[in-house]
Amino acid sequence: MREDTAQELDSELEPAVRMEEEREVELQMEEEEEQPEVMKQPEPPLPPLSEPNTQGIIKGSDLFGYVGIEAVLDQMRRKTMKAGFEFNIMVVGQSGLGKSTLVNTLFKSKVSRKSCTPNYEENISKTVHLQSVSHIIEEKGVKMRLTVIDTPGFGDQINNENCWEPIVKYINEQYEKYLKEELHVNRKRRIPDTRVHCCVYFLPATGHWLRPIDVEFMKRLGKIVSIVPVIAKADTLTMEERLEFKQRIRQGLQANGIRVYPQKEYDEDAEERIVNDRIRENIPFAVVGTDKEHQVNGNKVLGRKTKWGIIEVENVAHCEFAHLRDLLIRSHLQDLKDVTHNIHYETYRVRRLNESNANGLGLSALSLENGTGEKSEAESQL
Ligand SMILES: Nc1nc2c(ncn2[C@@H]2O[C@H](COP(=O)(O)OP(=O)(O)OP(=O)(O)O)[C@@H](O)[C@H]2O)c(=O)[nH]1
Ligand SMILES: [Mg+2]
Repeated sequence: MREDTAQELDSELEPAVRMEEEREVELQMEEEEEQPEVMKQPEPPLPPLSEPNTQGIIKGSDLFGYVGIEAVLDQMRRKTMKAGFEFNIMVVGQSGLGKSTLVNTLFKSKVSRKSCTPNYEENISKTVHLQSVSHIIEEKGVKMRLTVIDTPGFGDQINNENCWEPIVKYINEQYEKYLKEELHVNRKRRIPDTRVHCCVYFLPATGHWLRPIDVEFMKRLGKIVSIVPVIAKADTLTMEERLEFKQRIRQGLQANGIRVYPQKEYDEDAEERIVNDRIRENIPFAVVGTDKEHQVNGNKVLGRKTKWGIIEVENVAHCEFAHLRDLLIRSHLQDLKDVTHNIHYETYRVRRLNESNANGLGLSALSLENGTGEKSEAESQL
């Protein structure tokens, strides 16, 4: 793993992309040449279908022999491996809740720097400052450009009124950037994606209820980004307290009409509904983070050592970190990206285009706007 910039990744990837382009052209030409020959051949009569199929689906058993359609999966895999992909994760929560530690635990590397300001006074910022750091993580030949967007200062003031505004603004700015790239006459083959794919919201392990700031933040942000709430530092709660707290939070989310990921209305089929229902019943995950490894029964485990024993972060009997990691990385990473593109970005895009049409401006005018629209957009969300 190494720290990198967007530009570096693009320059690395460009030759691979160009090669693919050339190959595609060659393939197209071959197809065109072969076409007339095929036309001369009389079509063989189709064999009777083993079972009448009203939807017109020809299954493998009905074919004369192996065609090789499934090989498209290998092609997709090769393309993705060459191109790499982006994943942008935002962490929000009060200072000291373990945001940086958790992100580092998730990606098993130092992707988020822990605050190291020696002076406490300096550490308290008057406003929320967003900071994004990108890294390229490579595992088994698959490259991911991970961007972690930190939100220091959130919820740290005496008066936290409107402290979500800079966050809403940032998220909308990324949609606006993407929209402008899409509207370019000569648009890039691959538009750089800086849109926030997931916002992990850290709830302090108070064992009480959702606080007004939690409600206000998630209510607003749930409309524009996929929110995954977690209970931070869950090792400070007993098992009973944890269960009760989780139950209260779920009630609070429902009572306030807060939409968190995965949303029921976006389940694609019954199978996905079953998987997602299980996640929804278990949300918010009570997590523990660490940057230390310890020996347990001769094995190295990620954990937090206390006087009473070791809390194993990846052990589901100890905490729900593994569930969160599975959701964010192993099972739903692509879905988070799809929901961002197909739901949140689409909602933004439609509204922006409608706005520009209503103002009598065309698409070209929208792409030339200098960002003043972004501010009004951010405000219209609030
Ligand atoms: N008990 C416990 N402590 C934790 C956990 N995660 C992190 N910590 C500790 O909490 C302190 C703050 O952790 P950070 O990861 O820096 O917290 P942060 O939310 O990123 O803080 P800021 O960057 O200041 O906003 C550190 O001393 C961590 O070791 C946890 O799950 N349980
Ligand atoms: Mg931090």
